[in-house]
Amino acid sequence: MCKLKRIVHSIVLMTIFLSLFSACQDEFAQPQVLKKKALVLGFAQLGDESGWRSGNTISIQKAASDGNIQLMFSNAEQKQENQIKAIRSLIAYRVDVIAFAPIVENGWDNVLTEAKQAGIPVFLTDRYIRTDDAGLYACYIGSNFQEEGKRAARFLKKKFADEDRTINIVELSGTVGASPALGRSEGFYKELSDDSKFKIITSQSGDFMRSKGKEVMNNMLKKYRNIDVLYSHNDAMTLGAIDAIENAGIRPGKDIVIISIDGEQAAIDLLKIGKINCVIECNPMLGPTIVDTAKKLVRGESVPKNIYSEEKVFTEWDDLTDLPPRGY
Ligand code: GYE
Repeated sequence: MCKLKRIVHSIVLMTIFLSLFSACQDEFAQPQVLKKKALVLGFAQLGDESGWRSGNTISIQKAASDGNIQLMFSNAEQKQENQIKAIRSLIAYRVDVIAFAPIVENGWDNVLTEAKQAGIPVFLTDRYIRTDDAGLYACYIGSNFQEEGKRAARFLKKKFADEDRTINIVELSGTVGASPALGRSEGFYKELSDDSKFKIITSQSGDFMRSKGKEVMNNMLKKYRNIDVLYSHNDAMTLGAIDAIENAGIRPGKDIVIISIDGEQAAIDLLKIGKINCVIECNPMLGPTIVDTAKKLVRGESVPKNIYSEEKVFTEWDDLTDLPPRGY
């Protein structure tokens, strides 16, 4: 009995020793850097409504894996309440930093205050928010939507420079209350306001989606016989609108001048064959800047409040034969 006790005792001691030894070995064998926890970035994406959005998501996922950070990604399927819930889960999970693409401008103060109280830095990507407290977010990374609208208007002024008649414009706008929809309208109207020949006969939302773009354009074509220009806030809606225009026996790019925003490959291809007249670039490849900014914020470094992408305008007057594939 006593002998058995001694054997058990030595086995226990041996086990403790071995586990301590292997723990020490780990301590010595593993370089400090490998033991450090990877930075966790929580990203609340707004949905998957367009080719632009898919390109944006892929860019973020790739940059996170290239940058060795852990990404907690969610898709709100076009609903603000889903996005707010996703941000709340990221706060509960205590991620190191949160980024999100706000589907609309208003309604973020409460959840951002919760993140601030939890000490988690938050930054905006792709779209802006409206708030009285700019201290609720660290920075914005994305495009200047007013400028995109102005660029669209400048193309029109040039295109119709020699014409003296009224130019009737229909506007297919993006998601109601979303900053790209608001900015693209505002910039466009402002830039056209000094020339009274341009008349916006209607503006309707196609929610940045191809199917809705087609549906809204169909209705516009039934109601208005005299459309000279389609100004569309994104390529997805433009592609749908072109289906509707062609189904009605009208020639896109000839009978109706078309301006689109984003610069997806599909839109550039239609520009090359004359079915679109102008494409204003909006760059979705924000991943590398997002990851870089996340790292800086976690290190406590300061970042510029607005980080805008550099973007181009492609028109029917440009030689686009050497334009590299767009990647979205
Ligand atoms: O233009 C559109 C997308 O927020 C800038 O959203 C983005 C817009 C983009 O669905 O295609």
